[in-house]
This record gives sequence, structure tokens and C-alpha cells, in this order.
Amino acid sequence: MGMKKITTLTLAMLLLELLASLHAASAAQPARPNILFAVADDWSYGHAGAYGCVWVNTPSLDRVAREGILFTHAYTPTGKCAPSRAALLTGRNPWQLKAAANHWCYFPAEFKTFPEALGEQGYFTGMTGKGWGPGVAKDAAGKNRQMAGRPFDKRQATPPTAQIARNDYAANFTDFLDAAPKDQPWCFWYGGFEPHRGYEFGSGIAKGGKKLSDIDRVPACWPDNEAVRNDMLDYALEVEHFDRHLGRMLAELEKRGLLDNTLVVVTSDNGMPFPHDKGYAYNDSGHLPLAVMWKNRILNPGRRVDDYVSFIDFAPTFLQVAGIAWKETGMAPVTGRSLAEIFMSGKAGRVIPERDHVLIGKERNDVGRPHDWGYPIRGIVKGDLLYLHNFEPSRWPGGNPETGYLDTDGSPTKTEVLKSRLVPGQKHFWEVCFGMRPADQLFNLRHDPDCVSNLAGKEPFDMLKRQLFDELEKQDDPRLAGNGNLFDAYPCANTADRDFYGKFKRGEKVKAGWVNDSDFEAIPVD
Ligand SMILES: [Ca+2]
Repeated sequence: MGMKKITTLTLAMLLLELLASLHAASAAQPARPNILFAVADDWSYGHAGAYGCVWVNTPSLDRVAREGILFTHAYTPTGKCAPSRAALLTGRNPWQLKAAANHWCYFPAEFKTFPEALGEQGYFTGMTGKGWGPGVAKDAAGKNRQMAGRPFDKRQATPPTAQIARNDYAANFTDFLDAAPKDQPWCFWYGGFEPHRGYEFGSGIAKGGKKLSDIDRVPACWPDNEAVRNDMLDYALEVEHFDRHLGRMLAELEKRGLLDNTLVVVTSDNGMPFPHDKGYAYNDSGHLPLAVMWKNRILNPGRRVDDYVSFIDFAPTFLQVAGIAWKETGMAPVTGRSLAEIFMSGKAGRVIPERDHVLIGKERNDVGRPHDWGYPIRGIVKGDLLYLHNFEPSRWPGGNPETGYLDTDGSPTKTEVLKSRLVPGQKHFWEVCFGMRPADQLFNLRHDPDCVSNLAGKEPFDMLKRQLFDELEKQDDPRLAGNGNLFDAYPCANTADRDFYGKFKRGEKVKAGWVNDSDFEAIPVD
């Protein structure tokens, strides 16, 4: 860490402490802020009104952005539910979390989460909906852990479609507020199940009043047709459901006079559940919406910040604003860096010069490859460039064709992409989504935001690769030290699906509820 960085950090912390003491002296509210962390399931960057999107309406996120900060370069280090959530809960990259780099893992007891730490340090913590998962998380004594706080899930409501959860998230948040002791700050995790699949086909039009022509652009990795556009609108309807509950939560906080001293963070765990997005390492896999509001402390609200921020920055942010030193928490050492200095700077655009890149990657997502192997990737996004290194290019990137490409949820769009393989002139859709890849991939995000034209080989990437590998080495990534097989060997915690490929090959009955039967390629694919 350079001297300049230390100085900026120290100044930001001093300023924060000064503001905290001023505030404590001038108001009856506790100095320590409340925290509302709203995380959607599978919502991609750009799909919100605040980002200029016209086919997804998100008045609540837009409000948070207008009265706070809208981030334009927020990334999860890995585009899949459980490992993404593991990173944001611990402040460490997936490759620093042992088994928790994988989806459906046994979460190692040694990694404490920020809600667990806040709970030990005087915060009242609760959650509704989806916390960390899917997977198994037990403490050293074998007791189930509450990774995101104590569940508040009692209230239910009739959802807009049968595919949307019955959880009345906002009502459960009200129950939580009623339960929170008045003299204690709180932290609440709103884990919406939307817009995770399945969707009610056609509901975007039938129930959302949307039109196929509302979509200004279909990404270049999928065919542009009615089925795909409908799928996108159905996704939009689910995003709007998540946003509506957020709006009710903000209104409830306002009614109780709690909004001003609540740090509100709105984001998602990974990109949309479409081929080439969720479960991959392309830009749309990890680039996520992020808006942050804290009326008492964020200077110059209504800003747009272009710094590169990572999900591993959330945990250190929450602990810092709560006034808790990391070393007091018993959490494993942090890799992320607090965002509080951005809150306090008042600046828009690029705020902190060192925040000019993020690291991303992937280990095992779903089963379906021989021996339950994953598809290991590490990558870096810097400026307009995204560089990916695929460590095992002889494996199928989205999962084996004969076992249904299980890294990609079944969907109308997946079906269209799979069909394209056999349609003259359309095979490129299948190739970019499911085909084999070389070890190195380089994309220019300015000219190719959908990451369909690999420039590696045509353009140099040595500098990016060196920076990526240097930083991974400093972070003790086993993959860099030649011990990457550790990740492949961690057992899948979903015992029914373990050795899916082997069972399939032996003719045993297997079931993957998250894909369609037609996703399994009956004829060998080369
Ligand atoms: Ca997810």
C-alpha cells in the first residue's frame, strides 16, 4: 500500500469519525447507522431507469441513486449465487474462500460473515428471502449458521405470477423493525428471489403492459426473435417486483423517521439468468447495478461514480461505518476496501485513482462435467478491456452438452441458442454461449459490450495477464500455485446431484430441475 493510499484512507476515516461525533452530539439517533442491504437474484447491470433503461422500470432504485450514489462499474468477482454471496459476506475473493469458491458447497466454518460480526458487535441483524446459498453452512459445532441474519419470512402475499415468490418481503421487513430494540442499530438483508428463474412466459406483456418493441437492443450473443424478447420482458417484470418491495421498505423507514441514518445498498448477486451471462465470466456475468443512499453522510447526493468497485468492498464498508475495526471481528483478513471514502469525497466520476480495475473468476458452478469438475477462469476488467484466462480449455465452458449444459439455467433463450447450432448462418450464437474456448480471451467492452469477438491473438494482453497473475499470487490463489485441483475436489453439497455425469453415463436416473429436458444433446456435439 503506497503512502498516498494510506493518507487518503486515514483522512477518510478521520472525517468519518468527526462526522459521527458531530452527529451523535446533534441528534437523538444513534451515531452508528442502520444498514439495509437489498440484493436481487440475477439482475444485470444497466437494467434500471437510473441507467437509462426503458424496458425495466425501477423507481425505487432510481430514488436511491438520486438521493445517493449510482455506481457504473460495480462487479461481483464471480457470476453465480453462492460464491458471489460468499465473497460479499466475507470481503474476500472466491479463490480465497476454499470450498466457498464453488456453488452448492459446504461453507467452511472458519469464514465469518459481516452480519455475524455485526451481530456480535451490538447490531440487531435480520434477513428475509435468500441469504447465502445454495449450500450447507454449519458452525464448528455442527449447528446451522445464520449467514445473513435471523430470518423474518412469516408474511406472505399473492405474487403477480405463480413463478414469483410468495414472500411479502416488505411486510417481513416491518416485522423486523418492530422486533428491533430501540437502542440498537440494525442490519437487514433483503434477499429477493427475483428475477431468478422460472418466469411465467409472456407475463411481461400480459401483466407488465410491456411490448416486444420496448427492448431497444437484444445482446449480440442471442438470436433477436419473439421468444427471446418475451423472455427478457418476463425478466423485467420480476426485477420490477423486487424494486416495488424496496420502495415499500424505503417508505416504511421514512414513516418511522429512520431513513436518514440508514445506509441503503441496492444491488444483485450476478448477471441475468441467460446464456453467456449468469454463470460465466463475461462482462454481463459480473457487472451489476449498484446504488447507495445514506442521507446523513453521503456528500453531494445524486452523483454518478465510475470507480471500479468489487463485491468484496461491501463487508469492510459496513464494518467501517459501524465503527468496528476488522481485527476485532474475528473475520479472516479482508481483501476488499471500504467504499466510505467515496461516500465522503463528494466527487463524481473517477474518485480514487487506484480503483481502475477489478478481478473476476469462476470455479465450479453446477455439476454435469466428468468428476464434478468446474470450469476455472480468472480475469481482469480494466478500462475498456476484459481479459480472461481459461485454465482448462479442454473442458466444456457451460457444462457438457450431453448433460444439458447445466451451468446455464433452462429458458426460452437457452432453447433458442441451442436450436441455432443446427440453423445455417446462426451457429455463432451457440458457439459464443456454449462452444469450446481458447485459453486466452480479450474483449474491448467499448466496441463489443456483449463480448462476442475474441481479440486475444490479434491484440496484446501480456500486461493485463501479468497484472492479473501478480495480484492473484499475492492473494494466495491455489489455482496460480498449481493447486487448482483443490477446487474441483471439494464435494458438491447437493448429494443427490453429486457425480451427475458419472450417473448419467452409467444410465442411472438423474434429474436437473433447473434445465429443460431438451437441453440434453441426444447426438454427440463436436
Ligand atoms: Ca443469483
